[in-house]
Amino acid sequence: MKIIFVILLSFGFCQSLMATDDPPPTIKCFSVDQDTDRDGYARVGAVSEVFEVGVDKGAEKLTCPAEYVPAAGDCNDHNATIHPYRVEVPFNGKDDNCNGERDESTYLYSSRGFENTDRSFKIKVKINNFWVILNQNYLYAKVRYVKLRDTILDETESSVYSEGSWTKVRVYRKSRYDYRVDLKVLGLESGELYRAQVKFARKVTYVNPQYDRITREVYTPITDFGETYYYTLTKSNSLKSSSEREKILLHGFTEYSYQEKGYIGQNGKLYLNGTRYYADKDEYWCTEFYAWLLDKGLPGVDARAITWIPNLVDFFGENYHEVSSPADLDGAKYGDFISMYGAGHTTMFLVPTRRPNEYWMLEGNNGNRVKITNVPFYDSQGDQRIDGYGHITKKEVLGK
Ligand SMILES: [Ca+2]
Ligand SMILES: [Ca+2]
Ligand SMILES: [Ca+2]
Repeated sequence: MKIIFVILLSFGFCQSLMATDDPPPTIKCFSVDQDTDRDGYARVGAVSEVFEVGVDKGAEKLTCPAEYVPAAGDCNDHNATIHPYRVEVPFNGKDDNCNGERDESTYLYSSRGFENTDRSFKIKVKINNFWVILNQNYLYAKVRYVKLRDTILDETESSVYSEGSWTKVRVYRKSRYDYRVDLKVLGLESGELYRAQVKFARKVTYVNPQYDRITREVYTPITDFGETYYYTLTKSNSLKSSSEREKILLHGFTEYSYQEKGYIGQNGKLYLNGTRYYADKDEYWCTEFYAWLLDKGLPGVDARAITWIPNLVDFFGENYHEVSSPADLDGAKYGDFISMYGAGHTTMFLVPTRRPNEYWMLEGNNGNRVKITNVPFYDSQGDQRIDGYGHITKKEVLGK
């Protein structure tokens, strides 16, 4: 929680429209002396300096000064192919993405989901660990999962998760280094956002030869996903606009998975900063991200024309409300629009968290990344952080 909060303070201001008494937005940068391998990520424990970036919309608001890099967390600062926001490379015995685990498996995402129904979804896992392949004849897996609304970001209580039982799984080969496992999660609630983790184990069966009887079955964990999660949602069978919202969210979670692989944002391999969402290079891109996702569920939204917050406020029209208390968000549903910090930043509403007055959000340009975060209504000083809310209704869906 603490880490996320610091990031929000440093990078929270996504666009102009700041109240004049607000402090200017800042960016945290690290001197290149702390980036030995020059991959754009300073080493773990590097010391940052804070720079003001001005409030006008335009170029160079996301860029650190010369001789500085915008990110840290490089767990191997002598190898430019290892840093956070990298794809975990299979079978090399290295922790390529600095998440503390070597050759951990990767969740695959699709903007259409994988057979998501109102009661179930399928998880596709790409195996990166040699031992999982080696044990495939004895391979079992189980899924821990939870409704996102039953969690908080720094969730440590395993009690809120449901845990399936160990199930025999089949490894299949997609291409030379691409081995996969599919798992289905059943018995879920409709119209809910879920996050899930997969665990693998090797099953060892002990037999008493005298009686030819199984005496003991032991599941030995093989590999672990650590703190990485798969996010998805079940179909809603009640709301007419549900399929639109579902498309928006499935696209959003897929973008989040691209971010985790380093394709978007600073050093973005395919999309520097928010250029994937029609933002210009080095431009703040929270609103562009929201508009781009909106267009995936509500075709006809002119995402290219929406370049800053007033465009989205206009788009929602009478369905945009100023927010003065948490009660103003009572009817909020995933996919809705949230503005923060006196319209200095925008996000997509997901669900409430288990903590009062705290919400899950899908954010573009949080520290120049796509992130899933939780946002308290009031900050630590008691000041309001959420101040505007746009609700997707039939008007937006049908254009009338
Ligand atoms: Ca580095
Ligand atoms: Ca790793
Ligand atoms: Ca690896």
